[in-house]
Amino acid sequence: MKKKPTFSITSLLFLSFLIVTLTSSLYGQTIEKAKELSVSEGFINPVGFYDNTPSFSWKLPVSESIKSQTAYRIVVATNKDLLPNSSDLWDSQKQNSEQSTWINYRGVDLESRQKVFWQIKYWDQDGKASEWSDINNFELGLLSNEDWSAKWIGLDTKKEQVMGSQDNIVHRPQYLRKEFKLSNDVVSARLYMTAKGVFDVSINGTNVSGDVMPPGYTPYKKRIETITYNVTNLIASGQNTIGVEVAPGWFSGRMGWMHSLWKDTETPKVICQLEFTLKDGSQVTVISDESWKGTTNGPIRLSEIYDGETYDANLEMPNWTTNQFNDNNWQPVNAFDISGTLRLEPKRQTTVKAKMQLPTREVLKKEGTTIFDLKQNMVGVPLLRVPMKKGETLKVRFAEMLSPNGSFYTKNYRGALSTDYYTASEDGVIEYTPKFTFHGFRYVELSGYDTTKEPSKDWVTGVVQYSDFEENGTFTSSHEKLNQLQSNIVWGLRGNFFDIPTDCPQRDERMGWTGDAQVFGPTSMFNADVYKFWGSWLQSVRESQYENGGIPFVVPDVLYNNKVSSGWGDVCTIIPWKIYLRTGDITILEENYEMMKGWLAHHKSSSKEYVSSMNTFADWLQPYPVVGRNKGDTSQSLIGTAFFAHSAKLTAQTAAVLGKQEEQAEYEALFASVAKAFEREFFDETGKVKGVTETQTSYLMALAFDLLSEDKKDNAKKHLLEKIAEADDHLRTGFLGTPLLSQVLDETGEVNLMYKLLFNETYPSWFYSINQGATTIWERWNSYSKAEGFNPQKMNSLNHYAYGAIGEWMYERIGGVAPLEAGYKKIRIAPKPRNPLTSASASVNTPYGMVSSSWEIVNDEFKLEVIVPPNTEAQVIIPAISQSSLRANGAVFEEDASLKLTNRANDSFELLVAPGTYVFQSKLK
Ligand code: RAM
Repeated sequence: MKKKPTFSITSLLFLSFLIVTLTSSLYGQTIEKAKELSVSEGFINPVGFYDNTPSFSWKLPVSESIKSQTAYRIVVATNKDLLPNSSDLWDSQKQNSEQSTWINYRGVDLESRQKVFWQIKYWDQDGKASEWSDINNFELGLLSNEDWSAKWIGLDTKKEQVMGSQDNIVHRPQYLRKEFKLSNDVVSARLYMTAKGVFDVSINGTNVSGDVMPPGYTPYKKRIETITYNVTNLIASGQNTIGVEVAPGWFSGRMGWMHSLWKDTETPKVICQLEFTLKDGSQVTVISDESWKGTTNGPIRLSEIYDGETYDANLEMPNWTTNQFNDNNWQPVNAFDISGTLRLEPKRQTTVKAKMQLPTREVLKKEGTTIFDLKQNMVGVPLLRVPMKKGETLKVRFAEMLSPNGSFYTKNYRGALSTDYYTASEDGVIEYTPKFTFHGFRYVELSGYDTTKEPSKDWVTGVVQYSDFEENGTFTSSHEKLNQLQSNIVWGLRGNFFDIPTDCPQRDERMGWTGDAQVFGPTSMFNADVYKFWGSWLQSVRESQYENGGIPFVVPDVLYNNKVSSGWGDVCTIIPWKIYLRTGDITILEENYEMMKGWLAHHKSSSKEYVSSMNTFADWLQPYPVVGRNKGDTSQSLIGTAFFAHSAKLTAQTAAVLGKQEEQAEYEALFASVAKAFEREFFDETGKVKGVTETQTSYLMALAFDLLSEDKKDNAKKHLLEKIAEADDHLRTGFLGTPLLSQVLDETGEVNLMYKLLFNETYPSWFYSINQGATTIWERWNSYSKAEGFNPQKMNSLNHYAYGAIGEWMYERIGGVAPLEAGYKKIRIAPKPRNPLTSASASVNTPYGMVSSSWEIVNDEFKLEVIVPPNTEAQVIIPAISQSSLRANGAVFEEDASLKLTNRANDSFELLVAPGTYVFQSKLK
């Protein structure tokens, strides 16, 4: 008999662990490797990457001993076997530097299709070298039009003259296919493709990706993004088939309000280029051209973003994307060369994906129809699994809310029909998800199903779709309604980051309104990893800038009306600057600096002696307007002048970071001139608004943008407080004023008042909508009330993120996490605990790793738990009555290598804190 082994697997593992630890500590040079390597705006091992001058970033591991980086080395090669010692593209050599983010590549020029491998090592605060990191890679897409031999192809769908809603020609979705033969096995296969429209692609019967409505929405006249798929595993040796569906999407569907444009849209088309490396080393390319065939007689009859999708299962074409299909009665497609003026460029952000699913929570019956309640307003499509009878048509309607009498509220969809139809080809349970449309909804209403069956919750599931970024921060507190507000903010983000930042996701709008983006952008950066998303959209903003420097108020500029709005166009200075603060990457400033300058020139040309006469939507939707209706009561000229100054200041700051001293001085001087004009024109000697209506927002702008001379500030603040008191301690701000409330009240020492406004339950306030049942942020402070029903205006979105701008302050001052230096190299942890909260916490995944601040008050004792990521330091401000009451990690506070006392005030202590995890305690009374 064989002797049983005496070691268990666990003891073997333990032994090997011991050996590894012992050898590394005996020979002890290396420390733990860097992690989370990424390129440019945070891409991890991208295929079809856009950036051939990338930057590199990594994070240090979290460990007791590793505090900071003193040097790094990056090696880059064409093949991973060349790393680390024979890097043929770039070796940064050892650089003495703390920088672990956004380090520019300075190697050999990179080309389209190139595959690049890289890894890094770093040296810690004691000069100890780390192990080499894992090897990461990226592969470039087709960087220029010259890389394309394929042609745009499609059928002439305009000829069919199918009329859609609002009298416009709609283009039936097309099905396009091509069979091709490969002479050998495939080693690697790439599919480069895009559409004038939106597409879905399959190869040999398998869907290529989970992308939703690719390629997304850019200024199509200038640039369409292309996508690269690694399809090696889908390709067979010998005969293969590729099948593509294309629908109008944003390209030639109904978008915006310019009816005249819809009539004249180009028919949807696709372009694709399949590139193969075969086993014998040969390269083969298959392209979209005249040899493809197409039909519009497929099951998706119509698909429009605003109006919904119509699907007829009788027209399904089994196997049409496989070799087993006869396309004899399909038509040859038209093919068009790519033009030089429209650029094809790799997509520079992640596509939209199905990110989560929501189950139906309650089923409600109503004469002949059934309503499915998901209990959360969301954006995406339903997944329907519904019993049907052959030949019957299921009608699927959507609503964000029900009217008080239980009926469907769809008036606020305005001209968007937002209805899907499905015709069944046989009896039984159908499964269907619309493909080329999306809806904003909480309720789904079905009619036309098999009425012999009892509706059940599993008939409808909500598929939540948004751009494929990760959520990146958390905020929680001891207060249920504040947590609901945080949830509503996050759902506003999920619902309106659909390839572009939209104002709303449900009605006949869904456009990239620049003002809304400017207002909510900063909050989005706490909650999600949206650098790629904003970086990409800002390229569209640059491409949309008018020759006179004006920035359109929607981007992409689908309204083509050459009109601007102050406070909207200023997105071009505000978002780049905020991204720089949150990431520390100066690339975003470099890329957008010229646009900022152009916009300032436009501000200047729209002003006289620095007082603005630029058109503006002003303090949009301010509550209780006296004269201004939607535009509110704050002077439009005051608003334009304030944003002129603010943009000048941000441009000066940008010039400073970019080392352009002369221009910095020029824009600082411009700021000073505009600020002076602002004060002269709109304020009297005592710091009171003169000549125009006095509003909360007029004072907020003056103070937030620093537009008054010192001697007037205190008085201006006093008048602001009077205006707030006059409103019974309630806000009276619209889109532009609201984000400034918290900043100004905090900076002027009125945190108690800000808490009061935030925790107000009555109109207008954030909790008011929550009290009326909101699960997202609403367009209006009073979009709905239990007592009075819906706001009578049709412009009444229940998913409009603008007022979610308060989220930034919730993270920074309630939770307590803010960058003190760009990119969180230095962090400020300074929560402002106040009644009625007894605890709150915020965490953010910064470019250096997770930072977290979590506080609690029990019996006047304050406890703060803090995590400071490696390679940073934090200024931590702890409220306390005395130094003797201050404890750190359980012991009476004493300075040491990680903790320094840097400042003390009457009621707080400021510490400089090294990376690590800490618990601080203090007495408040
Ligand atoms: C509305 C949009 C948007 C706003 C403009 C001025 O139609 O929904 O929120 O920015 O008007």
